[in-house]
Amino acid sequence: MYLTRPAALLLLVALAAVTGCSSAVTQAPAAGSGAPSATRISVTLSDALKIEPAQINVPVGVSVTFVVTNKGTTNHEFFVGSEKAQSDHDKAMSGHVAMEMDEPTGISVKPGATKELTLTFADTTPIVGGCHIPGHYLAGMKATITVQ
Ligand SMILES: [Cu+2]
Repeated sequence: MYLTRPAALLLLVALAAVTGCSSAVTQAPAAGSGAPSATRISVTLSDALKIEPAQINVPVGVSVTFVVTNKGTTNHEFFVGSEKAQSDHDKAMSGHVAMEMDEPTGISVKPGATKELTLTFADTTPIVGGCHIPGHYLAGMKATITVQ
């Protein structure tokens, strides 16, 4: 990554403005560029079909890294987006039990594994974190993300 940090931040702001990103979530620039993100939040996925904590508060406009651990014995996801993005993604995932997804705003986490997802929330639109292994989201495998 050759961008200086201020340039990267400007780019992020520009991208958010250009895309009009309906989910209000943007992927942070270049993971691995060295600078640790300002906020790290530990999240746990379990076979009880729970995402914990179920209520997550994040700061607006700052890079946030979710450190997501799957404590279960089956695959789970942490997909971040609006309620609409969640239902769209749930439809896309239905019937794909073995499908593993890594998207700009979501990660699939294998049993026992820990993965990181770094995002920046551009405004205070309510956001949800959900698992879309078929049946899990409807069973309540979600967390409310409050941007403030
Ligand atoms: Cu799950």
